[in-house]
Amino acid sequence: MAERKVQKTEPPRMYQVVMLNDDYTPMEFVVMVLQEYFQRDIETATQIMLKIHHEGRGVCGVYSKDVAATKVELVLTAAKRSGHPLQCTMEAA
Ligand code: TYC
Repeated sequence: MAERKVQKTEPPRMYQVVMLNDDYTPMEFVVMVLQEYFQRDIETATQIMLKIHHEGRGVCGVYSKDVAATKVELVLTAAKRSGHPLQCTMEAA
């Protein structure tokens, strides 16, 4: 009997964009970033910001590799431009 190979396409790996707490970036700036770059409404953005503030880090969203990398760059650029030390990174989800 002929064997048929089932062609499998793995779903793309997903990456979470993680934001880190620091003592200097204003809470309002973090909330603004979460609204602007992660499409969070103000209530959700505030919750995520407070979670980072209290726990040291928090997930902003989960995306494909390219999208996650772009969002990290956008956040770091916005933080630098505003003179804030806000740090952001991505990791495999
Ligand atoms: N800890 C900061 C403050 O008290 C607020 C803050 C929250 C900073 C989240 C960074 O990712 C962050 N002003």
